[in-house]
Amino acid sequence: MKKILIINGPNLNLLGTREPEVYGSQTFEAYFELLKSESPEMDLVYFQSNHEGALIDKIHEVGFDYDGIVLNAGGYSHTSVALADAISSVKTPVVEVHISNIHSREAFRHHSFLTSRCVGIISGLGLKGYALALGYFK
Ligand code: CA2
Repeated sequence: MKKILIINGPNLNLLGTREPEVYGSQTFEAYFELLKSESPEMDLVYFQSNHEGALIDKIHEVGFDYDGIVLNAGGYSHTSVALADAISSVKTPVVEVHISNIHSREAFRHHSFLTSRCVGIISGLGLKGYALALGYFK
């Protein structure tokens, strides 16, 4: 059974509570239940943190054991060389996901330090982006 970790970064614990016009109205916990029911052949694990170092520690922890990582690093995508280096330092392939289309938003969101270190990126397809990213690992 393939083991996949979904990581959400800062502020994504607020999904479903604020800015529903940008990020939808579902909590990630509820969506994660749906993901698990849609992918019974996969062992899915979820981790969320608002702390850059905790995200890096988690990538190091699983990055030689798991079959894939689906990563929405939130705002750190646009700022964090350290997170980019963590992705490069592990064996497990990472798919970058953004709920919103980062290219149709402010200019500072157009660049992600993570994209070149990931196998691919899905942006702008809402929460469905996570399901599509999982599909890559199937
Ligand atoms: O579209 C995405 O998934 C983002 O990674 C979300 C980040 C943003 O900084 C990126 O540019 C794009 C922000 C996450 C904030 O999440 C919230 C969720 C609900 C309510 C308020 C914030």
